[in-house]
Amino acid sequence: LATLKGKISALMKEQVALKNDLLKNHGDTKIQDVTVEMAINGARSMKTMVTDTSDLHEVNGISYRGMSLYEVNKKLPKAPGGSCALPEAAFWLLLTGEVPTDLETRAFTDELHRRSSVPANVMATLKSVPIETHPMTQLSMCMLALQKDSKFSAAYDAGMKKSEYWEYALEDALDLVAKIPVVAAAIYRRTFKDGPGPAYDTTMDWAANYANMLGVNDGEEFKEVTRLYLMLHADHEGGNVSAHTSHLVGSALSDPYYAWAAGLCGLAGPLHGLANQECLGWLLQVQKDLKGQTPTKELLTQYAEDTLAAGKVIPGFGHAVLRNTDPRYILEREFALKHCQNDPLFQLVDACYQAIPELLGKKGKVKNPFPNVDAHSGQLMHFYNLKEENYYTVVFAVSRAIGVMAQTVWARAIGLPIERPKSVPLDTLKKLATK
Ligand code: CMX
Repeated sequence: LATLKGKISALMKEQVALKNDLLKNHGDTKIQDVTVEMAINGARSMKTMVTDTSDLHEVNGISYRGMSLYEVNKKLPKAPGGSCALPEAAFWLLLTGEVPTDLETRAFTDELHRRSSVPANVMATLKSVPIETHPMTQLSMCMLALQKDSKFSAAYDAGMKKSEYWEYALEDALDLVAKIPVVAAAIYRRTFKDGPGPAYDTTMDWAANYANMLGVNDGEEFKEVTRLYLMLHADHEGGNVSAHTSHLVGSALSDPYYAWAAGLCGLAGPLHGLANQECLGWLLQVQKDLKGQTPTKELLTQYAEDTLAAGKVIPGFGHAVLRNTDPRYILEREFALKHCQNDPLFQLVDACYQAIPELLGKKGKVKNPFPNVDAHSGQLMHFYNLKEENYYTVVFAVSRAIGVMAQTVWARAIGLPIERPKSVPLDTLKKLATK
């Protein structure tokens, strides 16, 4: 922990100096024009936030501290014998800006193990929720139940100094990331299985342990695909719904548990995190409707035409920012080609990849006809026996906790203020636009 704090503290000095310089010497400099379209259409592409952990490029996809996901997957420490980067190593990278050594990663995994025990009140809260409750609702409620023990809130009440905010935010961030797999596995087991699964195992890395606790597959490949999935989904800049929600809530100095509980409610939306659930649902429906026919480009083009004609979107395709195939999709595809290319569902995903971008491209309306990560993730989970698609957004949430927590620590570290954009009535917008 001391090494981690030392690294954050050193980088913090540079970043705070940079922030102060920007405010002092360039505070009035114009970086973009705000158009009527931006104001109406969800502030799309308006540069109005600061997030240092990751940056989303419309063609190259997400980078973690300047490293593409391909580089991250190559350069970050792996599990013994594994080829996918460890997500906790990505957490370290996002927090410190540095690739951790194997030794640092092992120590960090142990730090998370030490923080992993979930208080009884959280499990009692979970028990009181009807099992038909959506797993994302259960997860968000559990994050709020954990809030009782927020070190940030306790320190705030005890009068902590502004300069200490980040340290207590870090305490909560580490606790939250350590505990969320335990809570998420408990949600899975109570909702879809008969009872508790395999116990927490401190000999495993963070992702392998989560995979193991789900109790659906004890093979090494499932642990490896879980590492890949949790690394790939860890962060996606600050403007997406769940990160932005968490940032906004955190900007009121609500602690990291409040922030992530709120962010999860956004992640549960079908246009955001829930898309992977919807995507697998759509794929399984296509598979059923094809009645055993081999999925070809022609068949899929026709099927997708019908989906569009019914006024529905094709889940897993398009993106608010990306204008290319999502690198996360490519990395999952590479994994699938290596480990499960004969899976009938993979062949369907592959046929979609051949057919849908061309079809959506021809329609002209969709700004990005290419697949996003959700078009693939479900197939991988399904293949390794995690079949309940209602649960998929929870896996996403376990992963994204990493990025959002890193962002929260940094928001406090560089002292970002309460967020308060200006809204205007449509009439005012009309006056502004025509004056
Ligand atoms: N299928 C059909 N139509 C689509 C489409 C798709 N996959 N993607 C976009 N469109 C439509 C939009 O609905 C919009 O139509 P209207 O003008 O009639 O409203 C038009 O194309 C233009 O939309 P856009 O600017 O290209 O896309 P947006 O930025 O508005 O929306 C997204 C982005 C992701 C919500 C949208 O592409 C979509 O609904 N995709 C399917 C759901 C999905 O895969 N979501 C996961 C996103 C990943 C994430 O955020 O985690």
